[in-house]
Amino acid sequence: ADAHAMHVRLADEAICIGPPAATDSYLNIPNIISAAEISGADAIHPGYGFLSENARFADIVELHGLIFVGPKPEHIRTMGDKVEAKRTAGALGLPLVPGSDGAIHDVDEAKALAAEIGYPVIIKAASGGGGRGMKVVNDPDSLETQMQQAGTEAKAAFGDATVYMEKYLGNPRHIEFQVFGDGAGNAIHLGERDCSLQRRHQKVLEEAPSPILSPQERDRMGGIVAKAMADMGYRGAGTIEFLWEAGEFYFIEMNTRLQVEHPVTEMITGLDLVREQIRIAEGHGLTLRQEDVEFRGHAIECRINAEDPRSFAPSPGLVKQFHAPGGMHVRVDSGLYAGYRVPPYYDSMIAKLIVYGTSREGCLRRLRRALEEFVVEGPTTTIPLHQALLDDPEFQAGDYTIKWLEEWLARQDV
Ligand code: MV4
Repeated sequence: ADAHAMHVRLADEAICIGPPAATDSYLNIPNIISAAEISGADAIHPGYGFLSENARFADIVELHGLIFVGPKPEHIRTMGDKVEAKRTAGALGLPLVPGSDGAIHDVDEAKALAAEIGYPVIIKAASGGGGRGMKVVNDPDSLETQMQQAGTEAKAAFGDATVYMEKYLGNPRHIEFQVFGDGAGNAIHLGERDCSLQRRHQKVLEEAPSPILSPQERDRMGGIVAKAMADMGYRGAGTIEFLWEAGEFYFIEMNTRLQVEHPVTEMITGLDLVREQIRIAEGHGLTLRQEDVEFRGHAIECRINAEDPRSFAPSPGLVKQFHAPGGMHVRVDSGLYAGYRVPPYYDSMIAKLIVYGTSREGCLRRLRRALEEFVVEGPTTTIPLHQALLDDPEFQAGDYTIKWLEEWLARQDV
């Protein structure tokens, strides 16, 4: 399926890893390991999808004498179980959402706890993440059915019915901290990203720094997060996700990989995060100390998807024309070119437009210009959605939470 993809065209050598379906290729561990052995590779970088947070894959890579450019498998495993992740984060001193101490097993226990923390509460799947298998419960009468349903859905989706409970935060922001550890007790943070603008748990636009965080708060929270990662002996890149409400941070999950939105952090720190990952994997450790990390200016990333900007229906197919914007402080991460056929099998994200400015206002102005310059003919894209978003006064003011985008979309004409 990806024989004509840019990464294949640019590679010195390419090995087919299987048929189009991801389960038969990008998720097929024996095929990936075979490709590494045939090519004589000494390391595998797992990217940010597919097997990037699969502890068993990381184990198998290392068992074959290859370097996994990522965290220790045990840490991937711990953070993949959301109950274990919360327990670990709490023990390391990260602030948690009030809720169950571990999994909840029966309704009486759940009712007693919900009465104590107060309604509404949220039931989450231990093996979940990314918003799947969550149930908001508003009153004791609906607790039993919602809890059962959460368990049934979790079992069907993840093969694990384990659930836990948290106080439901009504209107938070999603703020995540970028961290790096050397695996030997040293760790730094690279500040935060605000990822509140999302639709159905798919991020649409991310920015760094968050419009609401002061340098003092960043130093304080970043310090807590970096110390936690140092104490656990974390290795490589990680992201600690928080919900932020009324000036308080609450840990929800940790991602044990680099993320799609990492370029906004690169733009405001001047650091190449993939280079850091590879240096750590080689055993060279971190290139800098916390006091050497400087935050400068503002960066925004627009995720550009081959989707209808109104219905969000996928729009794969032939790219007839392609022109990427350029100029100072404009970065486009994309494999698109005129004549390429966007395959229908994978994620619909076809480009990331990342723009830097010394101020948020300057960044928004440059972003508007860059979106105007962007040409993709063939598939319809979400570029017009980003242009409309930039015109909104609340977005311009940075005044948004995790609910804002879906409400804004519902208000748009057509
Ligand atoms: C929550 C929450 C409110 N209260 N937990 C969704 C994805 C998963 N990572 C956690 N999620 C949420 N957890 C409590 N206690 C609201 C969400 C949530 C959300 C979080 C981040 C970004 C977008 C979101 C959209 C809907 C719900």
